Amino acid sequence: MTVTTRVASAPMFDPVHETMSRDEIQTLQLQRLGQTLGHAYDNVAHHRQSFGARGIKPQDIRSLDDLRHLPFTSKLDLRDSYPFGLLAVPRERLARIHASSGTTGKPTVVGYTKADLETWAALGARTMATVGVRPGDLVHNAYGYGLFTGGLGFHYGAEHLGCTVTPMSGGNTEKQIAVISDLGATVLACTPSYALNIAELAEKEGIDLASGPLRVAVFGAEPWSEAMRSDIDRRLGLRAQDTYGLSEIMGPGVAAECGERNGLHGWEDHFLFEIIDPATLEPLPPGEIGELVITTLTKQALPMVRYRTRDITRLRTEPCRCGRTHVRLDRITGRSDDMLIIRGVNIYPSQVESVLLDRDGIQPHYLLVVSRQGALDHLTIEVEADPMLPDGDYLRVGADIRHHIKSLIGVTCDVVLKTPGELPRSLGKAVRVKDLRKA
Ligand code: DLL
Repeated sequence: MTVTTRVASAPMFDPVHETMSRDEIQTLQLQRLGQTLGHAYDNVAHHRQSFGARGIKPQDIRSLDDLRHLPFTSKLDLRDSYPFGLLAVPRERLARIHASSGTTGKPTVVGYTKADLETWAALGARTMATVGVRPGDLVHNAYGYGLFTGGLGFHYGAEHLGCTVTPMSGGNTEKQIAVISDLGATVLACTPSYALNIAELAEKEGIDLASGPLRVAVFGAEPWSEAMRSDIDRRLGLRAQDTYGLSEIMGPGVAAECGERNGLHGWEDHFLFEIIDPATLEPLPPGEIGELVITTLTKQALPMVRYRTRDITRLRTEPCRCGRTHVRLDRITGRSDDMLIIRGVNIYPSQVESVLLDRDGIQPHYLLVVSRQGALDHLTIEVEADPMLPDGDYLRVGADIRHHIKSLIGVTCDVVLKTPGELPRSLGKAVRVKDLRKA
């Protein structure tokens, strides 16, 4: 049976699982949850201890609702057990290791058995098909290859779907552009900020990627805004689609946006999604915004129990017009640890981005500089001027942005217009915040 999505018109990769009824999904989840908890408890001392501290045994979890009684796992637990302490299989059974660098301390090491890699490839294929990639597409993969999960994760996903993959990895943007146009790539896989970098350089070199065969961009790995989407859609002549994932859970391929562009379907046959209030740690009902918590249901090497992602979103369970029945995650607005509190106002860099991209006279390259002025935090937005903007207009444009940030986000800030090319360009995940308070 081939079911087609209404908008992107790419067939589902796994229609049987992607369209299960809610009852079927929940029955499968409960059964797999039991297996995962037993596996984690029997084979990982950390989980045994943290269950024990709450007086819980895996068999006490009899319904999905009981999940709330289980302890959380955090990035700190992975760091404390660095490198292999949370593995539920002997190291020798790992077929591959990845790591996420993070900004402080030791990296987080994650491992996969052969079966885990097969699951990942299948979910990668499902994810790519969901965003509109088809078998036979030529996928230019500019996600970083190496310890980062983006490159190899999408590589095997694309191969599994039946695509041709160019394993470019990140960097050397000039060469990327030549390869995209010489080989006739139809799909671009990279971070949205790096796609912007590609678009900018191509325009500078007079290479018109927008009229070429590029059709879909498989984005993810960092927050980005609707305004950024329209900009990239237009400049590269494709449909930019969002995907979500994280190393601790698997890598890319945990959730994907369908052609409806109305949230990302989280693959519930492999993961259990919850939203908690990060202050009280209590689960929140569907529709409420909070921190995403994920429990893996099929992972062998590194089963995760209620992993606190720190990512802020909400879950929606109403049916999607694409026909997929899996829960939808709203676009991730940011991580709880990226949130800035400027004079009491909570803001995420992606909110600032939305305002910036709606203004004239600037380019979508920006940096938020947070400093301390006396007892108060102060925000300075550095943003690049459009090359066509006359020097004499810099102050006026800066004041216009300042006004809109104040009226739309409610925060007072300084805006400094930089000359074109002055801010560093992204080669992978963009750095959007420079926090001088920590210096
Ligand atoms: O970034 C995995 C990935 C690669 C996802 C390629 C999608 C595409 P990590 O390096 O472990 O793994 O970083 C995970 O990145 O907790 C989020 O904060 C952020 N993130 C990932 N996808 C999105 C997204 C990969 N679509 C962390 N929107 C996550 C916003 C995202 N943030």
